[in-house]
Amino acid sequence: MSTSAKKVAVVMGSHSDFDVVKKCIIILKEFGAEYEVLICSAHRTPDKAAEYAKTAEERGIEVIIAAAGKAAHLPGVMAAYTSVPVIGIPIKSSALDGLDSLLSIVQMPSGIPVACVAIDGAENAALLALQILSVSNRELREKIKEYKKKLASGVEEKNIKLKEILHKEGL
Ligand code: RP5
Repeated sequence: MSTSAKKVAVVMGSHSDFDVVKKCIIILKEFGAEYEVLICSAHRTPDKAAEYAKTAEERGIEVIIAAAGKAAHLPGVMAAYTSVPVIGIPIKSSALDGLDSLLSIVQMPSGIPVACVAIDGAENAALLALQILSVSNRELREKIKEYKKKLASGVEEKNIKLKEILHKEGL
């Protein structure tokens, strides 16, 4: 983790969310983003969650990624206490397969928006955070463009392989 001023805060409701959240951290690191990571529960440590969100801006945080499962209130609580944009990751951590988390995060009341990625969509949370930062960071924007080009060329490589398979199998 970078020791300089942090731009992205990654918070999760429980240590049990980490396996999913790790995918987000890996992308932030790949892009050279400055980030900090914390376990902080809207229910088990509500005062800490509120304080963390309230002080995010003064600590140089420009976007918050909040992951939570079950009754996933952490992203909404973060958004309630800060004007820093919040991206929620609904975690598939319950008998309801993450649908509970998704609905808890996405159904925010008017006035307190939370951007919500797919269930367990940690990679997209990182990429969206980077895109938010790239509004004022040309270098980062170029990196994101390069990333998208690589995605496209990956699909083309798959197409070449697919054609070979179809040819081999006479299909
Ligand atoms: C949520 O409850 C957490 O974000 C986690 O996804 C879920 C289960 O937490 P543990 O009981 O595994 O700590 O608050």
